[in-house]
Amino acid sequence: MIIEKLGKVIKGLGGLYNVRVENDSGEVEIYTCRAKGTLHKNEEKLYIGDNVRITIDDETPDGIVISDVCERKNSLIRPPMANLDYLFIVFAAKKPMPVLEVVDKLIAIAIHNSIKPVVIVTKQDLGDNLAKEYAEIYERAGIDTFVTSSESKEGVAELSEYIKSNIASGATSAFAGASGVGKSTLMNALFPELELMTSEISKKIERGRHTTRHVEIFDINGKGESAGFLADTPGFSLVDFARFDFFSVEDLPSTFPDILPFAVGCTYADCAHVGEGIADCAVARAAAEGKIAETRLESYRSIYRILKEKKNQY
Ligand SMILES: Nc1nc2c(ncn2[C@@H]2O[C@H](COP(=O)(O)OP(=O)(O)OP(=O)(O)O)[C@@H](O)[C@H]2O)c(=O)[nH]1
Ligand SMILES: [Mg+2]
Ligand SMILES: [Zn+2]
Repeated sequence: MIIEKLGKVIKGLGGLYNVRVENDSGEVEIYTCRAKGTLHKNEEKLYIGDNVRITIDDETPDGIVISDVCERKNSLIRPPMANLDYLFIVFAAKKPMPVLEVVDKLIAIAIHNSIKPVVIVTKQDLGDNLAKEYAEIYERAGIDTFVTSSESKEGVAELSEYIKSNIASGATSAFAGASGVGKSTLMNALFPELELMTSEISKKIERGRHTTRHVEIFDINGKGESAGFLADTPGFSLVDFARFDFFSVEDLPSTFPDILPFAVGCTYADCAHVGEGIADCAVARAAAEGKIAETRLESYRSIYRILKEKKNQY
């Protein structure tokens, strides 16, 4: 007999995928299976977060395969996932030192893909003022922002409440950010039953050790209507706009909600808002008046230069 079921890919290792299926009586079953040959040929074809059809043929041994992939809402390169609704962009106040340009790039990519970005500043216990100053940059940009410490538990209950009320109705989310910022530790603080592996950052270079090695989605809000999904992902430090096509230079303004209104209001002909003086450029003026955070504008300009050069090459 051949049975087909719909489910979600929650993990993939060495060509074997775990697919979460909710059966008619509301129970969750996990099937471990391979992808059908035709799907498997192109390695890019399956993402964690994909909604798939599995075919169970009980007459052949090893007879469960992923036979189809449903159309995706979106897919990201970092973290490599599909169908995200929320992206929690995590960085530490200290240890490792944050690179705000990477944070801003991730926010822009999320917005471009209709994913809601949420910023989490971790390790507040290592520098309270620092964490709050970073958070303020993102609050001012209109982004939902949390300051947390997995050590003192500051902000953990608040974030937990946010996740419970927003990551529901089948919503999918992920923690993303550099290695060692405390993504897995924070997930354990929020959901102790996960027992994710964590490890100390290197003392010498103050960088993470790439402890989490694969993307894995967890059930965090029960089943059925309330079901919600949150993934822990491996840390990364580069988001390379020169190498990958995240979006084009024309798309850039709409990925910075704090800059967009001033960019739209800039009357200087053909202004790219990247170096023009405050006499001419409404964006430069807004930054000078403190209406746009300096680091946000620096990131904007840096991405602009990369995308512009890329466009000129073709
Ligand atoms: N002081 C302090 N240390 C923390 C906090 N959160 C995490 N850490 C420590 O930071 C180190 C790295 O934490 P992980 O959770 O492994 O970091 P990660 O972001 O998951 O790293 P990768 O899996 O490599 O991407 C561990 O030693 C944690 O104990 C925090 O809020 N305060
Ligand atoms: Mg981790
Ligand atoms: Zn301008």
